[in-house]
Amino acid sequence: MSNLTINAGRLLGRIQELGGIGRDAQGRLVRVAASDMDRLGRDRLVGWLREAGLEIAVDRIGNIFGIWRDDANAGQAPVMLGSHIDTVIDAGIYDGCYGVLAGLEAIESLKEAGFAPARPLVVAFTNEEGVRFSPDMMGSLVFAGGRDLGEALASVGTDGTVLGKELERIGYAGIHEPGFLKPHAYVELHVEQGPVLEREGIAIGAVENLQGISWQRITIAGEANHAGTTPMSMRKDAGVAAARVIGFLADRAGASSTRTVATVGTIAFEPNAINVIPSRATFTIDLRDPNETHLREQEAALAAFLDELAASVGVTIHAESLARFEPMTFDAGIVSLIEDGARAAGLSCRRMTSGAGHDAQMIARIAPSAMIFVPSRGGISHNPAEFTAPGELVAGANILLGVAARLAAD
Ligand code: HGY
Ligand code: MN
Ligand code: MN
Repeated sequence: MSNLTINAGRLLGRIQELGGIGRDAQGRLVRVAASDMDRLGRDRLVGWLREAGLEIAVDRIGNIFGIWRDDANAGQAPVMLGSHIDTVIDAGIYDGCYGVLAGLEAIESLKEAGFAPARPLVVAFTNEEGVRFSPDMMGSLVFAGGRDLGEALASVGTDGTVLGKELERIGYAGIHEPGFLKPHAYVELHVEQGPVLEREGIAIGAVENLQGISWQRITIAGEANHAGTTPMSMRKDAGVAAARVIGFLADRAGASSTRTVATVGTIAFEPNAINVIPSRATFTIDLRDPNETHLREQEAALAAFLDELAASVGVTIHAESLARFEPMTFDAGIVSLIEDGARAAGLSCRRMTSGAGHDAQMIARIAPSAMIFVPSRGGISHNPAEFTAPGELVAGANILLGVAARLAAD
């Protein structure tokens, strides 16, 4: 199997085709989890899984599985390959989709080569971005037993919808209990979404760990008043308070000697009128650091700042945790398989940390897991300019194929 390669045209064609599914009137890719656009992508993926002759299974949180098993190996724990096909808003076409389609491609290439896996191979997962229903990686988190299924299905989206109802509405409220398959191992191929591989001219990232993530929703309640008649000293301005929090986070993360990153990606004012002092500001904070101690220090510093700010501006501030995942380390054995595969293929490779969250960090709770990265042009992602060259995509998929064959061989 060592000289087996994927069908590059089939993989690249599917990435482009899936990338064209779920676009809004402005042409933005918006296949947000459990939406009508997401259903279109799911339906297309299920079509490809069927064409590949795989057994289709959908679990109750909407994860989609394409299972390749036969009588000889049906009782064996599967090697699971995958990622997600739900996207952020105005997304690129590679984030998640590349890993799912490369996983399917690896299975089809192995089948066509007459490979008889000792373990069934599975392509899995959707519902990862957390943009509509937090937390992110929800589908794999529930699958790994890290979140109660009922609680997840009851989660309310940013648009007021309920996840369980949305999954029913789009026809992906499956029958299988999350965790119905116990993976022997999990490998996720993903674009790096950062600048490291491109900057260093390296083809393959063997991802050995992934940073901690802290998501919070902050609600600041002040007092609406007239923008023209209210002296500055008499204001309880929720907008000013929110601006100070954003400044605090940027300054603190920017100045820190650690690798903390901080982002306020959403914000809304009420009543949101040009001549009314905002009575309420609601926004989200995404804090991350590879070191748990540092991440806790950042969270504590933020909490102290919010207390002081509430007193100084005369507002009340409420913080609600939306997601909290500690940093985690991937399986050293699989990381070595990835490095061996890159070396055998004559590809440069380096170990690295993932800045983004991935399904692999959830499956690592229940099975040996690791990730393979390929370069992102300009380090750009969560942006329609996201791009990885076809040769780099094919190289990564061939490494995935080799690692999957090794893991499924015994
Ligand atoms: O948030 C993340 O890092 C991932 O894109 N869900
Ligand atoms: Mn992703
Ligand atoms: Mn993403």
